[in-house]
Amino acid sequence: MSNRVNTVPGDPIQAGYKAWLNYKRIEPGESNESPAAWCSRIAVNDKSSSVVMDSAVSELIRGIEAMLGRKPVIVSLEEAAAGEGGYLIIGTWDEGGALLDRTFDGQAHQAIGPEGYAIRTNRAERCIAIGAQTDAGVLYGVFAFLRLFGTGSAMDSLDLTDHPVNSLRMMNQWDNIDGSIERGYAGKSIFYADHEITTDHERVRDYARLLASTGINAIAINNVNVHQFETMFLTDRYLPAIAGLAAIFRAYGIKLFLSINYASPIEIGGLTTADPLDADVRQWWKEKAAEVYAAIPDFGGFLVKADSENRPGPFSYGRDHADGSNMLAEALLPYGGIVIWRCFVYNCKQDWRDRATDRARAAYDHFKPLDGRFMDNVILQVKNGPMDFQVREGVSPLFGAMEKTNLMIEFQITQEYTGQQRHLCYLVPQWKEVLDFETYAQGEGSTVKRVVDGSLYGNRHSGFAAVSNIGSDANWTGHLLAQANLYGYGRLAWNPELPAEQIAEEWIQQVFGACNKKLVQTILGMLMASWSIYESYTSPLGVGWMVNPDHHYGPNVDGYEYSKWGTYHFADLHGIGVDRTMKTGTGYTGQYQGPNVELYESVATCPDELLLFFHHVPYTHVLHSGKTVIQHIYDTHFEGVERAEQLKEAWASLNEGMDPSLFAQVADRLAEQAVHAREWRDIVNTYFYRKSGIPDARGRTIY
Ligand code: GCV
Repeated sequence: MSNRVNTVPGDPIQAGYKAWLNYKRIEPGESNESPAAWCSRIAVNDKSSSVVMDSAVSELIRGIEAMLGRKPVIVSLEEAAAGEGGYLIIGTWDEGGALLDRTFDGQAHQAIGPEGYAIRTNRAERCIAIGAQTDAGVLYGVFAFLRLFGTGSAMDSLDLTDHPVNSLRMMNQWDNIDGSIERGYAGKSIFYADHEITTDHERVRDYARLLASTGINAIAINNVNVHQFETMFLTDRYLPAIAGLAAIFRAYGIKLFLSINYASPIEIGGLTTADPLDADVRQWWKEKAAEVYAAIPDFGGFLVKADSENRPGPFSYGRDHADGSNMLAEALLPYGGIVIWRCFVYNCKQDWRDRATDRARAAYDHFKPLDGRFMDNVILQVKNGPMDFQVREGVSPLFGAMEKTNLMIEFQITQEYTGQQRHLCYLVPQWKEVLDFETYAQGEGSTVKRVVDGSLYGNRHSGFAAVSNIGSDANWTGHLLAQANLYGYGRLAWNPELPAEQIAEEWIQQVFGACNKKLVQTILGMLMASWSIYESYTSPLGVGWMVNPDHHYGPNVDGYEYSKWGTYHFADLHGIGVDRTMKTGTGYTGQYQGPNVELYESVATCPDELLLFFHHVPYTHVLHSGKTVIQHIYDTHFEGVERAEQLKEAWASLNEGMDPSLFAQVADRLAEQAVHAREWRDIVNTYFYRKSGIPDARGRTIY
């Protein structure tokens, strides 16, 4: 280890900081034709001069300068046309750009919508044009152009239009004002320290740049668990500094939201109640909204965790989630603000002896009866699964079930249950499985992604949210390769049809360079295998958990078995799994629709990977794979360790030709993962051998 640090040239501390906006130098001959021919001059069609357009221009200059080693000059349209050689032109159609109009036909104008863009090489006019309806569209177009440039696209024949499928593409920070981050695995908060809001705006701006480059357009900057000091974010004590953060994000087309404490009227308002039907409470929130909008005119709205895991909410007053959220929505309505109300609501004080109560049922049971009662500026935020971001669980049956309610999906980029950024786990394939899930809500084709993009029920508001995985670590995400999850989330929120491989490859090429094909293919293989590897040595067949309580890192099969959290596997000497059937179990399968009900209800048709999520079966039960459950557990755990070793070896093969500081940081994490996978294997295998008394058919060592 010390040897390695001594031999690292360059600045190891900074390695990875630029992430996918690294803009590696393109050497002459690397590209299909000289990009310099098109990129030495930029004409900007921007008469109204907005902060977003300023960002677009500065990003374009920055990216081109880094990749070509020469700063492009800004010229007027006339100068550009009169001068020698090609040039870039960027702008919105409305700014009267005749050249943009000549380059793009009316169809392109219409098709791309408010946040889309068009990019086209216009050989006749010797320019590459990036056009959009809005400044935000231009910014996205600029980032897309730089991505194409950096990943080796031919500049002389660009012709594309693109627009986001989801209107809300949001990041949720679980950062606290003391500088800690709930479930953060990459250092401290970049927003807060010691009960103050940061003055290091540079770092926040770089985060905004990273987010905008993937298409993110909203951020909630504080933890959904809102404690004493964060409750005061709505007061003069913090609001001016928050307005400063909002300005940074605004320049990158990102709206700022705040998580709020439902009991704010009591805690900072001096009222005796937070009852949503109380006239004083309603008035208090209206005045609060006015104050917030006076400070931040384009404020996005409130994100709310209420009546969940001991947070206050409308239940205390005998009211429901519709009463609670509508009261806030009414206060925000005059300003166009929205309320994002989380559906992660369940009984966290359950008795483990009680097998009838099923945490998986809770969100649906709470919210389905309220369908149709929410105001139009309320969006329900639903976690991808009914439990809590496990390596494998069913898809939440709320998707498709709420015909008359705005809904958005919540993913977790931070790897709370998937290795905490010490293990490699590329999550985009998992998210895609969820998005492609067929709900059958309106017959075939009613996929989760169509619920979430609003097209299934014609919702006004909908989209994606995810819990961020960044912190103050130089490379943002602790594990350098975990950056692919942050990047991938934004790209997927923009377009859920993008293949997981394509997203991974884009990220690799932008971080490490596009020309070393072996390197690109090796890292791609590692990322694509990583979810399955992590799953194989942790909890089996969808049963979940088996982690140490509280911090959730590392194996502890019974860690949550006799607790109040509703997260059980029910393993005994005969078998394992949770019976969620209607016939003999908790009835959860009945929350699904169409053929899914029978698919999951029947042990014969239930997919192997979710068998223990839906059924309690004997260890000798034979899976579709032909293996018994117990042999599957043994085999996957032995294989998982071997595959974790292979990840380490694959990375080691890249030693030559890679920036040593990038190489070293990942090598360290993969070494830890390999050791830790062994711990998982031995604890899980030993546990089930001792419970079942059934030996491994292949006679391998179990303790
Ligand atoms: C922010 C899980 C996590 C909590 C998190 C909660 C939530 O329970 O362990 O840290 O709290 O989910 O999503 O609200």
